[in-house]
Amino acid sequence: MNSCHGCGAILQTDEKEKEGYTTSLENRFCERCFRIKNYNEYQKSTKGKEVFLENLKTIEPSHLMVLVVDLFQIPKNLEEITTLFSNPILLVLTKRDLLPVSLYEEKLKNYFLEESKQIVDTVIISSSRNYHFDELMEKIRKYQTSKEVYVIGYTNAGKSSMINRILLDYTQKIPEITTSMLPRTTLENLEIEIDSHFTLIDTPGLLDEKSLLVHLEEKDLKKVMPKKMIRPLSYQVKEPQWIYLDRYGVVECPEENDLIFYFSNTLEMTRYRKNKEIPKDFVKHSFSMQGREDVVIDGLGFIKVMRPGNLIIYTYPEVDVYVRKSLI
Ligand SMILES: Nc1nc2c(ncn2[C@@H]2O[C@H](COP(=O)(O)OP(=O)(O)OP(=O)(O)O)[C@@H](O)[C@H]2O)c(=O)[nH]1
Ligand SMILES: [Mg+2]
Repeated sequence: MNSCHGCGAILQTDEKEKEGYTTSLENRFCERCFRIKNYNEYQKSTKGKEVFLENLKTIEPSHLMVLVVDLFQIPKNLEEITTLFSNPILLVLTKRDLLPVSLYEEKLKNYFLEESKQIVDTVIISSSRNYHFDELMEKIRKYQTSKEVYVIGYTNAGKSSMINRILLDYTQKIPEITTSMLPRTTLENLEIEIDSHFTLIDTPGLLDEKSLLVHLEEKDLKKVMPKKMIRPLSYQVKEPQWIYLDRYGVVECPEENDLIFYFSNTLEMTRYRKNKEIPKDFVKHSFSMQGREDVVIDGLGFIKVMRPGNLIIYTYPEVDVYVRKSLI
């Protein structure tokens, strides 16, 4: 059976609405990939989270796993993925280009190395800027335990983009895996032979159901997901303030503090010294901050809170809001 070279789905000519549909089994790509690549038109995958989890659980424990994490969307709990296996993990933190140049990379790497014993090493890369790919290739070769190396992670992390970049720069092959800003682009495992010593296996990403991104329409996604380097916004708060994060959330800072906002530059942020109406469908989260901590609004971005004090966040009920040790 032929598979689509873009997303891995098995090609079929019978059911238009189902994955892998194409007009001819001779085609390299399914209709969905053809539309994403040529018209930027996207058709949502109908598969549930369980199918993707089951797929990951079938990987043999001997292979090296390359766990790809989006630096701007660092998962709350990497253990949701790492505890699924006992395999050695090379952690790849990608989309470096989205964060400020001044980022202290060593601090970030150590933070994750301390998180899990399975993580044998960490690399910080950017697929769009071709950043640290020699180091990535060197480390994959160093830690691989068999020819097959699995590339895993959450949906949208940048797994397929990373493999396309490797294909472009280290092989004569055409980088043709489908990538998109929408969740669930890769649908089945895709085996990509890089050379006679190693094959990368791209896998469909896991869905973070508590992320705002999963609940947004395409036009909102474009606004919320950064495409350019984020300009952090520093606010010195002297008296109570309400900061509206476009129409996705409200930050209430009731007392003096120094806040640094890390959100897409395309988000419209407005500051008020008096409380305006909080949208009725928002839920309130109150935090007592210790200082030098981040408040993360899953999928939207985070606020670095420099000093101890209270902070209140209002956002949609489906979205997780939590505090972590400051990462930047
Ligand atoms: N700025 C920036 N964007 C990136 C980078 N790598 C990937 N992206 C973007 O992130 C989005 C998701 O990339 P994909 O490679 O499709 O992500 P994936 O992990 O394969 O996603 P699934 O197939 O759904 O699991 C796309 O819009 C990419 O253009 C990067 O290094 N920098
Ligand atoms: Mg993919």
